[in-house]
Amino acid sequence: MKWLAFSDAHLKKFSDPRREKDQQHFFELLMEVVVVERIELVVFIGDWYNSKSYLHAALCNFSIDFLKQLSTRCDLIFVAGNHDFLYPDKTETTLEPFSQFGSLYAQPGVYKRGNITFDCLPYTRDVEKVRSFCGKSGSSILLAHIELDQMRASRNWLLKTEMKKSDLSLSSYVVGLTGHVHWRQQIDNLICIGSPYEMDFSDAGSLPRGLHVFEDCELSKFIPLDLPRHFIITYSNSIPLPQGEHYIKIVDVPADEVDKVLRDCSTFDFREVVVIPEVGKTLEKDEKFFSINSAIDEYVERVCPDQLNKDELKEMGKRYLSVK
Ligand SMILES: [Mn+2]
Repeated sequence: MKWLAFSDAHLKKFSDPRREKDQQHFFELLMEVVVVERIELVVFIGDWYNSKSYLHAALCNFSIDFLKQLSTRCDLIFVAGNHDFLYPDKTETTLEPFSQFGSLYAQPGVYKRGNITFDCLPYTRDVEKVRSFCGKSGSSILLAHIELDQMRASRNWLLKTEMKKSDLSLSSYVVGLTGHVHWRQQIDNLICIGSPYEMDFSDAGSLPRGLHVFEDCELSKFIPLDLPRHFIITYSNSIPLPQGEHYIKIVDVPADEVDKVLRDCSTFDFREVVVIPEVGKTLEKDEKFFSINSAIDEYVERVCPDQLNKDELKEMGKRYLSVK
């Protein structure tokens, strides 16, 4: 039986329309892979919409239309993530309308297909619940939305939580898959599949994202999805710039070389370039720059003495920060 997994779509409306294209493009690629690879089952392991309190009608309609189509091609499983639950420790989720297209797990349960059994473990922080569910399992595959201690959440963020990998009884499964962290990684036989597309500069440096395709219990293929990525590049005289449509941040640029770097960048086809001039110390809040404006604010905070006029300084900062 051929199946694939994805998670952490975090569908949302972006103020930047290019980001929405990434989301849309991902779903087109997903459909293509399902058709071309003759996938029989698609498992989604949590965090469909980014927000449970601000559901945009267009995103809901898009999701329903997409899943309606997808469900004519293959079976579907939905395992709820923390972003899907309406209330902590309850079972209502924003995924309920999807149950017409497949099996929805808002609490732990077992899914069987042929001779393969999947343990479906939605998001929980209840260590005892996880131990007792996974501990008595006879299933071959674990599908979870879980956070484990020391899991890498992003570039500079290792999770600290009560839940340990031993709580999942990983050795009793052939393979485990989990959503939640967007950073793709593997912990023993647990694959953290990662979000299908990068969200911001906290993803910079992660492994390429894509779809994990399985043949029964074996990972048969990883299909990388060629979507825009984030790069943080520390300045050097010969900056190796990645080709194509990406989000680039170049840090620690000597102030008198900023113009040259921006000129160099303008010859490439980037979606966004942020140039951060060096100010005599390394960036500590690197991951805070989710937007050009916050980068400018940060720049102003860092380089400008208090007595100067902040608006004037923001104008000064803008000279060093450029969007294509
Ligand atoms: Mn999550």
